[in-house]
Amino acid sequence: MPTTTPTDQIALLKKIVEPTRDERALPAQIKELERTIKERLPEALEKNAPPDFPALYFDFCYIYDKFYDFLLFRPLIGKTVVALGGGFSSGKSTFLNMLLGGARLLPTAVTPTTSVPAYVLHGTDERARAVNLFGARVAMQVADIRTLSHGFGEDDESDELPLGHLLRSVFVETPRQPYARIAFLDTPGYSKPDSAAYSARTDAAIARSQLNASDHILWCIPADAGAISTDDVNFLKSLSKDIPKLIIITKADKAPSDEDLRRMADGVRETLDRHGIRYADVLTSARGKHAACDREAIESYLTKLDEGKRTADFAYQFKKLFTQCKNYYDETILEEKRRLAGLNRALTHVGDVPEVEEGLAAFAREMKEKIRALTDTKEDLKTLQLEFFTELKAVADEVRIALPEPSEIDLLEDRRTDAAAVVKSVLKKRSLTVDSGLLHEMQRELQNVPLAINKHPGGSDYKEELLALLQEELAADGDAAHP
Ligand SMILES: Nc1nc2c(ncn2[C@@H]2O[C@H](COP(=O)(O)OP(=O)(O)OP(=O)(O)O)[C@@H](O)[C@H]2O)c(=O)[nH]1
Ligand SMILES: [Mg+2]
Repeated sequence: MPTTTPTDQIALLKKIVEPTRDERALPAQIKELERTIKERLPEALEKNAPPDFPALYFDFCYIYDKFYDFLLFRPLIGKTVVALGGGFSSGKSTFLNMLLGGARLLPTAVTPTTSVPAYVLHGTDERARAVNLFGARVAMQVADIRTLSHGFGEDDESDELPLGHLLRSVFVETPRQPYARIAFLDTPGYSKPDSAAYSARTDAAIARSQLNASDHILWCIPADAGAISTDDVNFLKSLSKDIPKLIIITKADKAPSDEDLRRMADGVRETLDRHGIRYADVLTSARGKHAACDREAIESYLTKLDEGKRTADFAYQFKKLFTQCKNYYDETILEEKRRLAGLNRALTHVGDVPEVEEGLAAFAREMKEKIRALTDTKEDLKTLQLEFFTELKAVADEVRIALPEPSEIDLLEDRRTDAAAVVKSVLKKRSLTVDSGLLHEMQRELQNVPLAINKHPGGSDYKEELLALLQEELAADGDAAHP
């Protein structure tokens, strides 16, 4: 039975390929902001960019894409974005449908199905909208979401041609989504370029940026796999450490027995601990009723998340690129200065060998030049950071997305370092082992311990903060000793 007629499909296609975005619906300063992101930032860092700049910039652009989603679809403002991640067919869309009370709102199938990231929010009426590749808004019916995945060819013998590839994001509001302050984000499963399931949309790098731009991640692993795959481990390792992750073993009904399911969950915990991947918990889920599943625990986890304070915001996410570049410049400049000091010391010992002295002096000049260039780029980046956050704030203010003042950006606390991970890496370095349950327990305990120093280790900011802390501590001790 065809769900849509060819005429319906053509009508939907027409809407989807509308090439002009409605500038009137967008804040006035958006063009300047986009110029800063797309032109000025890469230009400023053309020379002397940190080696990981491409990856940082890729993520940065994705965070802008998310910000743009918020501009075009305002109900997202103030919501915590909880993204579903995992390999293709790992049960992400089915899991989300289950949270919607078993509705078949999102398309599911054994082949790669989700072709466009879809936000699912609570709303009083059910409705859907989308943003196309040109950044234009597209009005849609909820039923169209299915056509986006299967597109043309669903009902005849030809291959399916998904239409979702022509869209950037889909937004669905439904009363069936019970969490008023959460926006779920269903994403296409990731796959590697050499796999049969690969397409631009399933590209692992894109999936990574998409997940890194979210506030929370629910990672799906199918129970029939029996264990977490190496690809999943590597993928999870590459995600931002400061985004909380809940692991869900989906398709629990496919586990040979309840005992096997529990064993698999323990195995997943053990593997994640071994690789230093932080996670809130490993819970199990199935499409239908399944006695051994952690359905209640999942619901109470989400309820807590729904009621809790929002953890991340755009300012923090955008700031990551600037902070990481600054850390790189601080460290490299310090290192170069150390090398230069060593070279200058060597020069004083050369004595009367003019050729050697000349060579070393030329080398020292080169180093000085490099330090100057790095310092200039660092300063340029600082100016650009202020300009970027000023433009971003002007745009955000117009639509009431809360952002701190640009001058306060530097004061924004960096996300906490994972104390348990630090302990783990020390244990590893010294070839010591400790029970993984104990480590997990420690991770929970340490979650609420206030940070003494919250700066990148080794940088000049770190040094300053460490010095201030020591002075304070020593002064306090001194006072106690000599009242
Ligand atoms: N038995 C069983 N099958 C399930 C369950 N959840 C999902 N499936 C099946 O697994 C297949 C993939 O499910 P999807 O929900 O489409 O998976 P997905 O992760 O959204 O896949 P992509 O969007 O392609 O990345 C479908 O055929 C589902 O019917 C479950 O709990 N039990
Ligand atoms: Mg899906």
